[in-house]
Amino acid sequence: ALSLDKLNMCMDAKHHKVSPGPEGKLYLQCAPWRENACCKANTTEQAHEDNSYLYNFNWNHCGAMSPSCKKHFIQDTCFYECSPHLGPWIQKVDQSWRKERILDVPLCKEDCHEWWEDCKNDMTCKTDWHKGWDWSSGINKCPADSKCRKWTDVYPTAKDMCEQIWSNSYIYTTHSKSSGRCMQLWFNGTNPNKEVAKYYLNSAQ
Ligand code: FOL
Repeated sequence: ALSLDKLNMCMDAKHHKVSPGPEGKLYLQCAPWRENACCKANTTEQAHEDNSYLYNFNWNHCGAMSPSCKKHFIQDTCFYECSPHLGPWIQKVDQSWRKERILDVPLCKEDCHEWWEDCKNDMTCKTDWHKGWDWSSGINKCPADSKCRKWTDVYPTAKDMCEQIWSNSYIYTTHSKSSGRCMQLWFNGTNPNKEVAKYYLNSAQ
């Protein structure tokens, strides 16, 4: 039956399960989602690989991405693929590779700032990593018209990075992780994001 539980659902995207549920074991950084997840175990193993089959996405498009930066992209992948509490921000889209996306998920400031701080000595050639790559080799490379630049030239602030990198999947907030008013990429134990989704669902943003 068609059930629409916005507090416990999976988006209709490339690798998501139809509905959330327990997953025994999830790999390393994705383990916090194992009690209730939209991802399968093999998706979480792939989330830790370079050029994985998930999107053939090449983190190292401007030289090797630093491990400290990459861990945040792995965490973002776990969050994107596994979160069962994104209902208030799921939107229909007309894209070849997914039918739904997330838009304007309010991100906790610490998670955004630590991500940007840890990437700030890396390089990239694009602000929006969702589109405009050269895929002719099978993995994304910088298109001819875009040179590798310092991270901080491409994204002057943490807010710029968090909002622009995945075409507004996230919205920057000044809420901290303890507030219950923002979504956390990094957590241990019980998923704190259900209560946050409940708050935003009720305040019908
Ligand atoms: N993380 C978060 N938080 N939100 C997301 O939406 C998200 N999406 C991905 C990974 N992590 C995410 C998926 N990333 C292409 C590029 C990146 C990607 C998926 C697909 C890609 O094929 N881009 C083509 C255009 C494809 C199209 O829109 O038809 C390109 O032109 O580069």
